[in-house]
Amino acid sequence: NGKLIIDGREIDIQGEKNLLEIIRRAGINLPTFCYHSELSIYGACRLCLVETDKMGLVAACSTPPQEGMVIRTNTLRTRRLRKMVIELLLANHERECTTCSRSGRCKLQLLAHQLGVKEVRFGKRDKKVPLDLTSPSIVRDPNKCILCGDCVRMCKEVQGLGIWDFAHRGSKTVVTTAFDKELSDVACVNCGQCVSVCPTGALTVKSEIDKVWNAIHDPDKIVVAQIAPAVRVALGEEFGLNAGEDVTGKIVAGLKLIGVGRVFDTLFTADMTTIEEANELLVRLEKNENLPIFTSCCPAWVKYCEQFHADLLPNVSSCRSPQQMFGSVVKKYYAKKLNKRPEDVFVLSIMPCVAKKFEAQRPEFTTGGVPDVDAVLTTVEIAQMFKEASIDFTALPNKAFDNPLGVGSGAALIFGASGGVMESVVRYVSGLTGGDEVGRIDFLPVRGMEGIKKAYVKAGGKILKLAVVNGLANTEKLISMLKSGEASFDAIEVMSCPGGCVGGGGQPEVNDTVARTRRAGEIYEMDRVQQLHKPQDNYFVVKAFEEWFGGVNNHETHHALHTTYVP
Ligand code: HC1
Ligand code: SF4
Repeated sequence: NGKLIIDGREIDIQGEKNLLEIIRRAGINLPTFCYHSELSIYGACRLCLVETDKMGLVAACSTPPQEGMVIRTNTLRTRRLRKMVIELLLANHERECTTCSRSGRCKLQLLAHQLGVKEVRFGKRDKKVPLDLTSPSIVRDPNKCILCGDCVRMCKEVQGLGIWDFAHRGSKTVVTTAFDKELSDVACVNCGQCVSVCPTGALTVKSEIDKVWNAIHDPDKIVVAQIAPAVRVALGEEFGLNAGEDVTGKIVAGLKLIGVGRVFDTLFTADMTTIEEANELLVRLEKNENLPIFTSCCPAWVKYCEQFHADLLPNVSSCRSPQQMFGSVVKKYYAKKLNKRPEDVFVLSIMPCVAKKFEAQRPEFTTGGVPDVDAVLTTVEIAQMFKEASIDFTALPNKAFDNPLGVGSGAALIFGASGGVMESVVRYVSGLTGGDEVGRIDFLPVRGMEGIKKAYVKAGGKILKLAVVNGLANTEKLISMLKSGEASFDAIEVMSCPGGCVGGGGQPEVNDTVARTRRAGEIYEMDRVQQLHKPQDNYFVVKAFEEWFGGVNNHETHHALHTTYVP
């Protein structure tokens, strides 16, 4: 592969496609706005300019390495140019940094500080454009866009949607939707992946923090929280811990400290989801109808299917997502136990996901006219609440979930990683049909970060063909294979975010393959040491099915735990 010289040091080329990767490996963390290892190369921000002997000044991200090349990263010229780029961006940027919701995590702010930009010599942005507040999940502030195009490429390349694009020319260039429509009026599925890559406050998560504080401080309300699988292995990152560190007990403790009345686990209703969905699959297999079944826990996928593949809606499982099953059982059953009306029990979801905000607001998910889930906070938002309450998170003791809705099996925990829902269904079905000799079922072919995974499993004397997909561009590929007859399956798990919920749009700042892999790794490790392995091992869930519904997959469960799709 050869060698090259970076700032006087000889460095091996290890198969990298561009200079930037080698320079960063050599310990020089060149700044960039528009470079993401998982997106195509755009080369527009010019922050990674370096001087080379052979080609002069080049953008490191878009220059392939050459044997013997001499590179200098830190010259008078490159330093001056980098500062100039930041200054020019700042000149055209709404600089209300102290109150911006991205403050402290904005890359522009950070780099201005890091590169020593002390003044902006150019004119100020003249008029302020209105914010787009129409989406339930995402806020767009065009005044803060620096035209890096990260959102454009994310939405197009990973999600296959292309909601964002450049419009107009020269100094009038903006990133906007088609015909400049409001976000609620385009096909955005609320996955928040664009927010994940936006370096500034141009795209942010719609905050519900104030609503939650109000509920906590309302003496007539009790706040009942649920924590999604993927939150517990990521939240620590907001407090300097490594990606993948399990902080479940600290989250419970923190929530109690800020005044949340009951802290439960989404795992409880994830076990319910598996049981309902697996039974639905068994019925469909028996009748040979509406196959393949598609999972329905990802609200971004459900919206995608409604918009682009309405003909497949009969195939989508009628199960509500674990988040919505939780809201429903709390408002319909648990509220009674507390002697409260549904409107006095405030259900708070803590999710890695931005689309869950949209899901919670869907009109079909209500009890007695009030929403089943009152507010959804992302991993980052709940960390923000802990910060507002001055909680020393890493020093918190570990607390256990409240009961009975605080118990979940390992099969429910793995929902948080791509393939987890399918593996959970396999565990349940094998447990049903395998008799006593069935021990632990670790179904490895559906694990991992690959975009499309295929697997076979023997269940009930049949061979089931399974597929697991993450990312909507991959999903579209799989659907075309299905529709063209090139492939056929019995069951398909779809998660819109790369790697599944561990890579959700509401997860902490660094949300790349490395972070996602670490988070998923810890989820499987926690599952490995968990005694309750299959959903049917969860005694509390089995008991709840009997007490509340008198069985599984029946009229009662359909009322509380299922939904219908209107094409
Ligand atoms: Fe998910 Fe799910 S796994 S959708 O990815 O089915 O958000 O974590 O909570 O509802 O359980 C998200 C995660 C989450 C639901 C479950
Ligand atoms: Fe939300 Fe998970 Fe779907 Fe991403 S994959 S949009 S985090 S439910």
